[in-house]
Amino acid sequence: MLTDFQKLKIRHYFKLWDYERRGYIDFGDFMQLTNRILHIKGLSPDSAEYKSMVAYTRQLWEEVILPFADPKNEGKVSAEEYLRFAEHMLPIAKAMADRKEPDPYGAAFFQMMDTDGDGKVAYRDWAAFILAWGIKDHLVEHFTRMDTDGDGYITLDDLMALYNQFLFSDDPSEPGNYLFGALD
Ligand SMILES: [Ca+2]
Ligand SMILES: [Ca+2]
Ligand SMILES: [Ca+2]
Repeated sequence: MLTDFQKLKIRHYFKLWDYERRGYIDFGDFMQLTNRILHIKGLSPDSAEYKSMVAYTRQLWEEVILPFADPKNEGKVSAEEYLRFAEHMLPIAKAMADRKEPDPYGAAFFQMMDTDGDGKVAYRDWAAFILAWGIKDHLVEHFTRMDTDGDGYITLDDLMALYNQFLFSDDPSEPGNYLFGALD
């Protein structure tokens, strides 16, 4: 069972996808977010990176979200369906993380967040990424907390640790809880 704090994070995450606040997400919502990020990165639709991110988005939707979060095969996922999906998937993801199994989506996710593509996530990368999700409050404060060694960057290893905190932590003081902005 997820705690109330964990549910708050799942609902927050769902709302980021549900940009138009319709109460459900479909493939268009999924692609729209990817397109906003690709636009920020200034990538041409012909580029390999653009194509790989579109493929990643489609794969995530078709192979992970739809089969497990849309039991009625409606092609869309409501907030409640997403919460049940998270309750089912998070223990599996936690067991994988505990075994230090590579997360197949981690690198792609990092690539999206590294908006200028130099291999590390600086504040300006993360802020551009998070603004694409429609979040604008307390950005400097949250980035500063996530950059635990204060070198100005989040590395891939940092990101995976922060992402695991976002997914699994029940301790509101952990910085990874704010990877996707302030919780509301
Ligand atoms: Ca559904
Ligand atoms: Ca960067
Ligand atoms: Ca750092």
